[in-house]
Amino acid sequence: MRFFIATYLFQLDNINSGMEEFIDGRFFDWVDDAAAKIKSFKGEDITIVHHNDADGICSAAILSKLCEYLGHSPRLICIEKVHPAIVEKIHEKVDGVIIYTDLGGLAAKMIDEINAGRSYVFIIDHHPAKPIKSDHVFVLDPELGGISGDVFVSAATLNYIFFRRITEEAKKYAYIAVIGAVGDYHDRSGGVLGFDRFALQEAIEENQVKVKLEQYKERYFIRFFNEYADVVAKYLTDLGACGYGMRCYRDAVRVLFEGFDEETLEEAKKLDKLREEKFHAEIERLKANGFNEGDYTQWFHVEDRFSPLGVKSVGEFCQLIKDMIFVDGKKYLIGFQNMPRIIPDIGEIEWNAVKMSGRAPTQLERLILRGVAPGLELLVPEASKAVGGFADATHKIAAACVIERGKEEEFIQEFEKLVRLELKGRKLTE
Ligand SMILES: [Mn+2]
Repeated sequence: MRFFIATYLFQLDNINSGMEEFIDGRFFDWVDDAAAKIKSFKGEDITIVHHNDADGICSAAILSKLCEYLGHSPRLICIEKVHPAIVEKIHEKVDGVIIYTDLGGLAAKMIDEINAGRSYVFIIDHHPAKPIKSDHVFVLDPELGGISGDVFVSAATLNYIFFRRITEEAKKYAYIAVIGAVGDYHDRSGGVLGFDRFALQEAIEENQVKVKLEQYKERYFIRFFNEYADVVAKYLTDLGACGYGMRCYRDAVRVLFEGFDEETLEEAKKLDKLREEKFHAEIERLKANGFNEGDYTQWFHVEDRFSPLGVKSVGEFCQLIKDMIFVDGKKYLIGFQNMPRIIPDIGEIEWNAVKMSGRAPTQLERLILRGVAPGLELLVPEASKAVGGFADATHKIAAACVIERGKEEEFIQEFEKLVRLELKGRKLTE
């Protein structure tokens, strides 16, 4: 373990030389290009549109400090999903510079079309992205340089590197990048890797974080919170995701600089309990009624039963149950949840939308990672496109999209068709 850490520290010890040697140098050209652009916007309004999970909240926190450093006071808009109806509302309301973070990588083209040259848009994301040629929309995403954003860099870390490339000031906030990375489970292989490790290393040097080895895993103790990163990340997600409808994400961004006050901590715990109750009830329901079954999928619809929790809940729920005894380990697990019509920071959206979350149980995950079964990063965007939906956050073993209500079964059929095509009739066996 020691050797493992030392190797990484050696490689990542200097952002200005060490890192460039072992990754595609173009990545830093992009960072520098984006940094130069953002620095050149004087006196413009800046709006940060961010995701509502721990990584998205940490991203918003780091970016807002960067904006402050550049002399702007940014406006924050927290959204659960990227969708044309939401993007339209945002671009109708605000001008100047709009930064999307921890989401939007795949939506650059759609955003560019809706934006129609009005604002300068940065998309700082670590999910799979499509490159775009535009004078107004710029995508900063390690996936475009062949670096996995799922494994080596969280959105919070990416924003940290962006900030860090502009000024050493950024180092003050290295601990926030660590929380974001852990929030996205980038420590799942035993510790954070790659760029996330670089941020961790800086946080250690700044005396913000201590690494503790616990059995087969590292845990990162955040001095500022007097608490471990995984625990802090969980509170942030409680506030941002469970408390989305109540705008608790505002508190979540605030606590990253001010710490938890009793009231906010209580709120987070209360939301956590509410989620636990809702999830428990849903597990009982699924155990009693079972899933809807396809050849390769098992799916369910929670309708509005998780309300007032945000629509991230259905993804968390899938994550929670994916390896439970009543779930088939070889089938893709898919959950649907109705999207509310009110987006707190934006207002009412004219839509009938459903959030889809897909997860791979561990058994299937192994097949996907070995390339035996197709990953969700391929299946979900394709199936959602086929029914006119929008995929934004897609990884190999976890992905989400938004489709129109009533198109759920059609989505499943498309999904099944795609798996069948990929497997060419083979069964999923190890
Ligand atoms: Mn993320």
